[in-house]
Amino acid sequence: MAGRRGALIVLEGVDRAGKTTQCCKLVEALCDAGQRAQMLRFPERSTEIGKLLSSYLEKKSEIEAHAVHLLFSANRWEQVPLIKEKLSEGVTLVVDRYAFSGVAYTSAKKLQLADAAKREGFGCELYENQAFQKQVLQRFYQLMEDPTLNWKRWNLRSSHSGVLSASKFYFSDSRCFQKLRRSPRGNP
Ligand code: NYM
Repeated sequence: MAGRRGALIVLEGVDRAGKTTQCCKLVEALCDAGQRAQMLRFPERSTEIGKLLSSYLEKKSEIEAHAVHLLFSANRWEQVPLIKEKLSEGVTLVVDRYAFSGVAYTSAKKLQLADAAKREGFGCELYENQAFQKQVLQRFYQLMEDPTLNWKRWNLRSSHSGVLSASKFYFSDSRCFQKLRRSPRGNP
């Protein structure tokens, strides 16, 4: 008999929102609770496509906007067999960015950018300026307006069990978006 499949938990949000830290803490909490859990992140920079994206993000190469959007998508698709395998084995996956980042960042590019802000830590990679991040945040807010996605506000400081007992979408006051799903669906 097939075992229980793992959950796919996606954390979304703007740069420097604390997603990676929260993903790590969540995986640790799940493992401490006796569950099998692993973390994935996108872009996954280790693959050939990931290396192209990394070079683009580090401003070492230029890629046409539509093409780079498709590369981000391809970078998710190339991990789908692994994602399906892990979930079917009962491993819960905590994913640092997924397709919502693809939508939010690409669509934010269509909006006019203001001057880059002098925020500490910003400016290392492409997109890392406050004006652009504001546009990305607006796109995430717009994604939250879709009633079929059922986003909910959730404070990152609350306990992780709050994530695990829920089954839909979350938006934290720390500007981080989170979603819990039982299986991957739709376009990565
Ligand atoms: N990013 C990430 C996109 O523009 N589109 C996507 O589909 C994904 C998954 O990559 N600034 C951007 C958002 C980030 C950048 O992400 C690198 P991170 O989480 O800093 O490694």
